[in-house]
Amino acid sequence: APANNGGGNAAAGDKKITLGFAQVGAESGWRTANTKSIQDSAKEAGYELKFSDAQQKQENQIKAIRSYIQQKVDVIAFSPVVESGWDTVLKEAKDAGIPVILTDRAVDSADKTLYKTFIGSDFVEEGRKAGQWLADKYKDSSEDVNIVELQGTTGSAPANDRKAGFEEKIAANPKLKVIASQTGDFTRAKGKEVMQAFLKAHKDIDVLYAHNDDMALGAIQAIEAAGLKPGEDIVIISVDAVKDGMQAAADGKINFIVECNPLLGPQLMEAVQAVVDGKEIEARIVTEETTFTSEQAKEALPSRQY
Ligand code: GYE
Repeated sequence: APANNGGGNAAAGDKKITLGFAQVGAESGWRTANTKSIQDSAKEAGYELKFSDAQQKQENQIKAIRSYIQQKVDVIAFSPVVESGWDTVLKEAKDAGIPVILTDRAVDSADKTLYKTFIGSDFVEEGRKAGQWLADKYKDSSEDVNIVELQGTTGSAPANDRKAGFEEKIAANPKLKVIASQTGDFTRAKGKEVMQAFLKAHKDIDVLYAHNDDMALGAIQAIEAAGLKPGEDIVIISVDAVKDGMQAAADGKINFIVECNPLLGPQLMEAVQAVVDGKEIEARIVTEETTFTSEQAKEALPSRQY
């Protein structure tokens, strides 16, 4: 193999590290920022990056991982579109001696030796932050608060966990009622479509909880088209805090955003280097995150990177 003259970190013996990354897709603003972070930091680290986009389909990701195994990359990293069904392909990578790193989303495999580490957010905690804000806002309500929920991709870790964390926090107040909950697949188009259906079926929606900004932004279009004011007639909570979401919050259309940090590239490249060097690595690396009200979004917006 040629010597690494790129000025980045090289593995022992000066061989350039090859990283195969199987991405979920390009479903949201969060994903776009995540992809850019991974590509930029791989370049910065001097690694050769093989990158694939699975268009939100597990079968495509499995195919990509198998092709990385065949190409004998040094490390495979991926963001699993759904939680289950990974054991076989992860076992194939292990048998081939290729270490795997999970980023962003978790798998539910019982065998923890199938991957080196999982780098990403605590999605249950994100759901809890959303639920806690709502529980506080309506703590003295004497009337029912009707909530509709736009879930992320069915079977994905962020959809499962953001739902669970939210439910945990609103359970204490029986006035808080989820009257409808459906997937919007983390996309704007689906968020709009499902919100339209919710508005048709329910005349008395008080709150929308969307598992990401893009679905909330799609839903806002549906709410406005129905002659209602997002943020006033319907209180909106979402997750991510990407630029467009933060702008909607600053405009008062989203009332509360829970941050989910997509800039996982630098941490991933560090982990790749450690794995290649045979160093010990933490089994779980959690991303630090905050929350934003409309006021806080207005302040933070000018310095937002994504
Ligand atoms: O919140 C959403 C994206 O897995 C954390 O996927 C990620 C989620 C993110 O489509 O916008």
